[in-house]
Amino acid sequence: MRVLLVMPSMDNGYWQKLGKKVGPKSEPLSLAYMGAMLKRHGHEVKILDCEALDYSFNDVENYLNQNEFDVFGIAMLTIMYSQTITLSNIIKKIYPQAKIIVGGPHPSAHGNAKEILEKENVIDYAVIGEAEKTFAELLDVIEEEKETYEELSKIEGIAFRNKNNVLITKPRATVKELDEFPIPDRSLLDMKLYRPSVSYYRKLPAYIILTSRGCGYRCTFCSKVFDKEFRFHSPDRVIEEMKILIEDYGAKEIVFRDDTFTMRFDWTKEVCEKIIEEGLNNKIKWSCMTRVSLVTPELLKLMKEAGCWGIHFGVESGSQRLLDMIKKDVTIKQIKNAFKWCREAGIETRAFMMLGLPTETRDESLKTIQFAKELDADWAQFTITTPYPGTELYDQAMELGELHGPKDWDNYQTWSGFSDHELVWTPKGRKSDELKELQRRALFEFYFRPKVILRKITNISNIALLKKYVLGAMALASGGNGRPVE
Ligand code: B12
Repeated sequence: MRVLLVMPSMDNGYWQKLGKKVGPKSEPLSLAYMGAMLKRHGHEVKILDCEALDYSFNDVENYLNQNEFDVFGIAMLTIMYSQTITLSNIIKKIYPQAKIIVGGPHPSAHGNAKEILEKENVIDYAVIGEAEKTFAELLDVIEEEKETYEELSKIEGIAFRNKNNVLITKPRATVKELDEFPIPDRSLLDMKLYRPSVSYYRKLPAYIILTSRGCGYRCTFCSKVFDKEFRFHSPDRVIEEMKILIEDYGAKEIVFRDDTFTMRFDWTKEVCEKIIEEGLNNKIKWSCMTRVSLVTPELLKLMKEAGCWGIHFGVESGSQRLLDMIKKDVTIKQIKNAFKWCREAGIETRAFMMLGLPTETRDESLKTIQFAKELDADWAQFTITTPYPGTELYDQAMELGELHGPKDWDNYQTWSGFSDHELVWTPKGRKSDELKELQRRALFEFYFRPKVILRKITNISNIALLKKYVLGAMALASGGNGRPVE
């Protein structure tokens, strides 16, 4: 079948002109993974990345008129809700017979798939959870024109309509051996269009790789897209994918976008050793994300030798009380150690901080901003706590705070300090405007310090780096017109 996989535009009002130059244009690896699998099953696949191509709805309409498709798959993050529905209406106008299937973090969160099919007639199916196998099975049924209750109910992990009811089938277990999935097919993407956000790279082209899925930790704010079981690609497969990026796409840098790159020390060590053995560390540099409790001075030394220039840590708060409250399972001491060890190993650090956590007081917010400065992180990001569906925080939202306005998924944005709308949620006793002001203040206070500016200037080793710092500063100075980095 002829399948079009669509990544909607992220432009839902916040992402402004200047920001488009600074923010990430990130490869939709979810669609590239799925594309590879569907091709393996004999389907013809294309990907339309509206965000990367900067496509308006008119552009999409023109594209659809010039091509032929039988089935459409649309990726859906929570804040892409209305984009997805508008795109689906455009598709159905041009292809009234085509099937539209949605999947991704939003439909996968508890209850959402049902809600989507009940509300949005234009959507035919929702896939819940890991989709490579599910999507392929669903396509078989559609291709053989067997969309009956009997056949559809055999497919695990979907939502479909049966007469006037929406039915959810049995959950699909995740695949244990990730190497079973083919390497994401990046030939379906125009790779020249992509780049991470400013603090994720030093040299372009820089491309992302995902080496694992799942997470065994229990942070209450995190959307668990897959199950809790951590699964990873083999080190050989990681090296193979790195080589493709270097040889076929000229990558100068790689960003490991896994939630926790050092989840298993033995695995991380093996990957680093293989990178060194193959001499890839002389060709590229890389960065990754992990937890402060999962690094040691020895591991960091090896990572540096293997080409790691930066690590992003989820610090979240400067208050132990709040860290415990959100079940982060780390201590202030572990945070301080991780940042100190990185500096000793010559690895740059980035701290992800959260403002407006449940029960957080204004003093604790200020303490969090101060803590990021004390840590001497090279980069910091301050996002506003947002209760995404599928998180523990979502279930606690009413008890621990207040939801504002009618439910509008488009506003579930962690950068709302830079938007016009009220925050979707605030902890009890805190006001939307106060938290929004704190988010802007945190960024200014962190970056506009002589020490940080001087460090950035002395770090400039190439024109690309200079350009990225200028863009970053412009985004901050634009006082809200800049598209914030992810
Ligand atoms: C890379 C990444 C980004 C990138 C790029 C996203 C992209 N273009 O794909 C960037 C930097 C742009 C980004 C931005 C944001 N992100 Co983000 N991001 C990720 C990250 C780290 C990896 C995504 C990924 O590729 N995963 C691997 C693939 C294989 O998994 P997957 O995406 O879930 O896809 C599988 C299934 O969900 C499903 N599926 C996915 N799409 C589709 C489509 C169809 C048709 C079907 C059938 C199935 C299907 O099948 C896939 C294969 O099994 C995830 C965390 C994570 N570990 O997944 C967060 C994550 C997706 N991001 C998240 C969030 C909150 C954001 C932001 C809103 C944060 C912010 N700044 O406010 C923004 C949103 C930007 C926007 N305007 O939309 C949340 C989503 C929560 C939610 N309910 O929407 C996640 C899950 C993080 C988390 N744990 O909380 N993100």
